Amino acid sequence: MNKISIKPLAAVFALALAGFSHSVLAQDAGLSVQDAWVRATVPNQHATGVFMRLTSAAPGRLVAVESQAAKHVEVHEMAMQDNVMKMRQVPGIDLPAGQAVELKPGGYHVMLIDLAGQIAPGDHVQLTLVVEDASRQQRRVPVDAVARPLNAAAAPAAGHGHGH
Ligand SMILES: [Cu+2]
Repeated sequence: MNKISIKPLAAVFALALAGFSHSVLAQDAGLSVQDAWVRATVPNQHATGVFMRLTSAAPGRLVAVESQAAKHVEVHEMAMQDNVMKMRQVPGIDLPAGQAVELKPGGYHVMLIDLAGQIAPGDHVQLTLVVEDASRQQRRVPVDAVARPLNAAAAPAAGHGHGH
């Protein structure tokens, strides 16, 4: 499935720059962030998810996400547990070299908890990804996520409730 990972890194970058530049929302020397979006909310909804595709040139790890849009920002994953889709906080997400990692409904996502306000479709939410490399050096990568309607793609499950 991931043919790209066996290509030299230079080729991966050339490809990313040539083919997908229109959808690259953030890119530094080592990390490309594509299709970053946040699910819009209804009034009084206190949490929502942010999704994107991350490709790190070198082995790395997403260890934290920051945003002014919410009081708490957590990295979550959803997984089947006793036939029920459940989500839980994870300490980070590994980013293998040259391999796209999807944060998507039903899988990994960034959770915004205690939102500063309602997020309407088309709104932009600024986030900062904190990425650690193999030598534990941290880099901060800004990301601009655009809000998509509530019903965009597969809903991150009806049971996406929070005990926070
Ligand atoms: Cu979540």
